[in-house]
Formats: sequence, C-alpha cells, structure tokens
Amino acid sequence: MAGEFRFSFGPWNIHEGADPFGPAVRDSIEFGKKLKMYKQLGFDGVQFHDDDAVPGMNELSGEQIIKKAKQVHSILDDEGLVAEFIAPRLWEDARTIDGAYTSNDPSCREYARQRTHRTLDIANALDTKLVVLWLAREGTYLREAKDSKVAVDRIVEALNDILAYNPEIKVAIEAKPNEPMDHTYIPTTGHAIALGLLCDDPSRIGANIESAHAILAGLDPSDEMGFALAHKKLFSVHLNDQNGLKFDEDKTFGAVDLRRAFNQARILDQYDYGRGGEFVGLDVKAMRTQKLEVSTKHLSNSRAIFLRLVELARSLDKNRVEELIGQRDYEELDMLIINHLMGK
Ligand code: XUL
Ligand code: MN
Repeated sequence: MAGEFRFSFGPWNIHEGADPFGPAVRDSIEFGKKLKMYKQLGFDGVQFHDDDAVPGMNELSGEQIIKKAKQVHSILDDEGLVAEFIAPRLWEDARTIDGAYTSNDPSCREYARQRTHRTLDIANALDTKLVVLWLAREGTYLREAKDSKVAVDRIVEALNDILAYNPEIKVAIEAKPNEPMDHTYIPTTGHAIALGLLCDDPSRIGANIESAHAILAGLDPSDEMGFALAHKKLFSVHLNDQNGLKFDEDKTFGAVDLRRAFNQARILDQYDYGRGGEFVGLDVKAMRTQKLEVSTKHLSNSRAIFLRLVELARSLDKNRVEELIGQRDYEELDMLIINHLMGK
C-alpha cells in the first residue's frame, strides 16, 4: 500500500539548534556525514541551497563553483541519492539587506541576478531541473519603502532571466507571508501561480507549498495543495507543522494538528502526487532541547507519520463519506473522520 513515495529534505534540517535568542546547542555534523544519514532515515532526495552544495561560493570563480558542484554530484551518486532542487540563498549577503530582486539598489539587484546564474550552474552540475525560490526578503518592513507594482515587475524580470538562462529549468516558488519581512509580495500559492502567468513561459513556473507557510497566511495547506494541483503547479512540497500564528516553527509533520496533516497526505495521495517524479519534501526542525545522538528523529518521524496518514486516507470508508455528503450530514462526517483518526 503506502510506500511508493520518494522523500527528501535539506541538510539544514539537521542543525545545531541555534535560535535568535541563543547559540548552537549541538555539535555540527559534517556535510558528508549528513549525506550518509539520508538512506538510513528513509530518504532518497537532497534539497540544496546553492551554498549547501558549494560553501563560500561568492569567493569562487564560475568554473570553481561548477567543479565543486560536480564533486558533490559524485558523492550523491556514491550514496545512491539525487538532488531534488537547488534554491539560491538570497537573504544572508549584505547586498540582500533590502531584498534581492526587489532591492531598491540596482547594484544589489545585479548581485542577485549573478548569484542566481551561479545557482543555475550548480543545478546543472547536480543534474536537477528544479529551482526553488523562497523570496525571503522580497517584501517590506514598512509599506512606503518599496513600490509593490514595481516589485512584482522586478520579480517577473528575474524569473524571465532564469527561464532564459536555462531553457530546461522549472521554478517552484515557495510562498510565505512574513518572516523575516513584515509583509512579502508573494504570500500565498495563488500569488505564486499568478506571478507565473506574467512570465515568458508560465508552464515552467509552479509552487513549492510549505505547510507552515500556508498556516502563517491563515490558510489550510491541503486547500493550497488542491489549488496548485488544479493548476498542475504542485512541483514540490515542504511538509511540516505549525502551532498557530507565530514564528515559522517547522515542527514535525502532523505533530500539532493530525487532521490537518491527514488532509494533506490525503490530497497528495488522491491526485497521484509523486507520479511525475515529485518528491515528498520535508522542511522540519528538531526541537532545541534534542540531544545530538537523537537529533534526526523529527525527519524519520515526519516520514512515518506521512505514510501512516496515507494508509488512513486509503482505508477511509469512501462510500460512507459519499453517503454522508449526499445526506448533508456533516456532523456525522466529522465524527467519521475523527473516529478514523482515533483508530475506531
Ligand atoms: C524558509 C524556508 C526555506 C526554504 C528554502 O522559511 O522554508 O528553508 O524552504 O530556501
Ligand atoms: Mn521551506
């Protein structure tokens, strides 16, 4: 039954536990050692930020970057892993303080463009056709600081530049409404898909839906997924969980709201997510309290919870669901789902 999904996560999901108020609490695990953990934890795909693959890339030439990325590709081969996607990290450099593609400073926008070209070179060297764009600082702290119409034009320009640089690449936009910004320009899946329609080849622009980001926008992640699926735009997912409207928690999938997670697993399974080669991606963080030796449980647990929820989605009495919908007896439908989740 359940089990035909391929799973991925990024090396940043095994982390030292630093937060804005305190330093690291666990030793770093070297990149090569992290890669060795993937298969043991049940994962086949690696998500990369560009500098996860090539650390210090701003100090290297274009050729050096490609050479390093090719070395990473051969390590992936040795481990039996593939790169799911590459995401340009456009939020740490001093030139991205005021945004990357939407910075008010033309020289900073040019930095973002050049950095993205290097990201695309890395994608090529790692043999992936998918780029994820989390538009971290493309927003404002105060409304009057940028022109929102111009900002959207500039993001479209950047997307067209990506599409032209590599005609095979597809872009999955990871919408998020806030954090680090007060407001971002692409806060929801609807915005991401609408943005794609403004681009030179809309068929190559889609979405990477993160559960926590949808919740932060006050939306239900499974409905966001349904919207993207109806548009054939669900290029990737970042499953996790989130306890209300606060900072982006990246909790274990299903750990806060099992029913909300059930509905995500259900819609993905129902519409054959993964059949086109898509990965079930996680973006989860271990709690800061977790000791080093047990600091990967959030990954294997999230995967196990997803697979168990797929089983539950498949064993749900569909005829009974249809019957209750026909009778408009949604109280009974509510109870049916709750009993099913409680193992009754
Ligand atoms: C930020 C976030 C990122 C992206 C990849 O909230 O989720 O890790 O997933 O850049
Ligand atoms: Mn994410």
